[in-house]
Amino acid sequence: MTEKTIFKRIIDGEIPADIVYEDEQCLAFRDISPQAPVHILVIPRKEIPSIDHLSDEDEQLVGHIYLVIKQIAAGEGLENGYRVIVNCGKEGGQTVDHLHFHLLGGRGLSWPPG
Ligand code: DGP
Repeated sequence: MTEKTIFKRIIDGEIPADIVYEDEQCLAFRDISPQAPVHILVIPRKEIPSIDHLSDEDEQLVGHIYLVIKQIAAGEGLENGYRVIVNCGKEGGQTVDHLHFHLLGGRGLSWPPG
């Protein structure tokens, strides 16, 4: 049995998080190390390690997460724009092996990313 990720522990209520949204499919909470005035992570309750592990059956789930992100962004007052980032794998900068969508906003964001 592999060890639970930190995000699975948040889903299971074992460690606290500043949760801003939840439903039967996903959970959203503020990043512990915010890179912008608004930095929220949206994660599926289902344990999917990364984009690379998505399967056809997850199609609806990923679409649902984007609609949730849109709703959260509106609630956070990000009418001037925002960015959604999903890091995948070592070179993609992924550090937690549970699929997560970064929602960043509240300041001008430069491009390209590092
Ligand atoms: P990534 O590098 O894409 O895997 O992003 C992981 C993010 O997770 C990173 O921005 C910091 C955040 N994070 C790590 N541990 C915790 C935690 O215990 N609580 C919260 N709220 N965020 C965390």
